[in-house]
Amino acid sequence: MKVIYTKNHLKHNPTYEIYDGIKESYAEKPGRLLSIVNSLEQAGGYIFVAPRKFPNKCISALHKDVYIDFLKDRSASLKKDGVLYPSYFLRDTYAPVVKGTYDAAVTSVNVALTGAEIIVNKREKIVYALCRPPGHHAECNAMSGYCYFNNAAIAANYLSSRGKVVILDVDFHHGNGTQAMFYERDDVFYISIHADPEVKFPYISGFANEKGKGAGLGFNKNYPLPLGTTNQVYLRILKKAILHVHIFKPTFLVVSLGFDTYEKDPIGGFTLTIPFYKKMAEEIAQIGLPTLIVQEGGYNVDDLGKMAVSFLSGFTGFSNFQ
Ligand code: Q9C
Ligand code: ZN
Repeated sequence: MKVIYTKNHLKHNPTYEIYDGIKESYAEKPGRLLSIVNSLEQAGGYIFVAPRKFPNKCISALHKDVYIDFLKDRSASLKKDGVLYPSYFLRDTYAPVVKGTYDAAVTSVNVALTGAEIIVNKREKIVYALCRPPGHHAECNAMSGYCYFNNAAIAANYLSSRGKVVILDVDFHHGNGTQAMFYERDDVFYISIHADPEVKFPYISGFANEKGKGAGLGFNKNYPLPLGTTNQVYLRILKKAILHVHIFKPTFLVVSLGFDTYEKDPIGGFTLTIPFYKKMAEEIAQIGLPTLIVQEGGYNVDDLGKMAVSFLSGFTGFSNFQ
């Protein structure tokens, strides 16, 4: 299996986030990807591919130019250890801008697009885009929740010129950015399973009654779940979500993959176990579609590699995904 990856993400390394005025260590650490890469290398059978550069229009198709310019200019004008906290375009304390943020965020988009391109060219049926920073909370004009550019949405938009796309978001948090970007479109169907936004970030969206608007009505589906959700309950909901994927008959599947549903995740609240990620992937593999996996959250740095190996092993049992 091909894994799109580059070390460029290391440039984005904020030291803290702020919660109720208290500084906490930044959960979205570079070590997250280092843990995953390390475990994949040990497991063997993964081919690491560097991303190529894609034109800016891929990003500006979904993000406003003033927003892109803001991130670019602010990143560039910061001093070496400088950091920018909430301001216009920067919605919360979980998306600080440091000097390397813009560059790392653009690269993260290129990681997802490189994966999408490989799938479009039919060179692979499954690709793992090891993105960092993550993307699904980023809106057309807002950075939020560790996200700057919406990698999965940009890749899905790229794929959508070649066929219908489903984005299946299994991160612990609702992908408010992805939902908003496709809310009025009928060619990209956003389906998300996540913690109830009444109690968990992003609070503003992810409710079951958000079903799309205009042409997009019926092409947005949310499954908010209570804290403490188990493997068993999660599997039942995943199977329901997958039924909707089949009904839509897409050409491509994009999975927004978060490992913050893990029982020992420091900021999550579900109780999924490491072996369960293989089961989850087997269900997704059985859909049988060309699939781009895009890394979103997951904050237990020590165990992230094990989760990734477990998840990806769920695809290798299917001959057409080798
Ligand atoms: N004190 C993603 O998983 N709230 N973003 C954290 C910690 C922000 C999560 C609270 C969560 C953002 C991509
Ligand atoms: Zn998350």
